[in-house]
Amino acid sequence: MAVERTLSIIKPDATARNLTGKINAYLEDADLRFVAQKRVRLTREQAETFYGVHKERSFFNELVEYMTSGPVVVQVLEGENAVAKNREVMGATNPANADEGTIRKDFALNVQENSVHGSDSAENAAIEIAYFFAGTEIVG
Ligand code: DAT
Ligand code: MG
Repeated sequence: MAVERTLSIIKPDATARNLTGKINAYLEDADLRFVAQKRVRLTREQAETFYGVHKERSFFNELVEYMTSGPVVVQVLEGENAVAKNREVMGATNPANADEGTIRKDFALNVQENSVHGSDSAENAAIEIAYFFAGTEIVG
């Protein structure tokens, strides 16, 4: 299994509840390492572009409103099989369906305010990482 990188975002519902450190502990406990991390407030344009794949979905406008409603923490995680491992630690999109011990099971409020984002493939991880970070900001 190769060492990979993936993009993670701690979403506004989690930053509002001061959960950044607790969520980061779940990620580190899964042997994911933070090789870049910054706290930002997304613009509407950034959120629309980032979630562009969902633009035809009924929840798109709400999603963009929500993602711009407060600060987020964008992170690059590195580790063995990092994309799949992060998705596993995150849990299902809807916390009602998330497994015990996952971030979303333990912290998410509902399907929208679900505390974290994680890239869903190595290809998308590369695109998402480049969207938020310059190469010089990532220190392995
Ligand atoms: P994930 O974040 O697990 O990759 P996704 O890519 O399907 O899930 O959707 C992106 C985000 O959009 C998700 O984290 C929350 C929101 N979302 C998805 N399905 C939704 C729904 N049925 N109602 C409201 N928001 C939804
Ligand atoms: Mg997704």
